[in-house]
Amino acid sequence: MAIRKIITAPDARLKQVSAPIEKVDDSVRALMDDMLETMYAAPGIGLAAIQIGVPKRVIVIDLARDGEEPQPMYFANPEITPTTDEMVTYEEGCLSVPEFYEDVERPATCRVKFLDYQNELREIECDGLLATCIQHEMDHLEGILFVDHLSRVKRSMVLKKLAKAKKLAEPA
Ligand code: GNR
Ligand code: NI
Repeated sequence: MAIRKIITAPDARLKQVSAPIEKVDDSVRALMDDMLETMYAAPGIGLAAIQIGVPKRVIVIDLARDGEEPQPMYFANPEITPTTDEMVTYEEGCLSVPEFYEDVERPATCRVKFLDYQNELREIECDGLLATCIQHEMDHLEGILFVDHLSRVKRSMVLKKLAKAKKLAEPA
């Protein structure tokens, strides 16, 4: 396993639509393992493959808190269906949008159909933080960041700040 570098906005790679995988084989499991290690090190509660530069429809999530047993969840080729009209607001953050947090509204519950670590087709009902997180990760697979759900003014303010910080860190 290895910790990979997390891509931060603004970066064209984060706008790519990720491609489905054929099946969860050893190479996809190796990717999932690296993603989980990278996510734990960050630390974060979810990670999409594109955040480490791999445009594949693969997500890892672990919502266990500090001191609790790890509860890694692996999703390949996820398909999400909202299961309510009720919307909930959660203050989101993103490892690809460092140090910025803002409220985002999303459906409160959803159903996710996906391939798991063993390449088994599964379907689960999500609510609470899992529902929010899986929808945030699903957006990454479509090239969407949580700041894309905010007003144009807020989004451009954040992206400008990040671009400036990048320039200072790594001058062209
Ligand atoms: O670590 C993360 N925390 C988080 C908080 C609220 C809503 C979504 C998230 S996901 C984020 C990690 C990340 O960027 N995943 O793509
Ligand atoms: Ni994110």
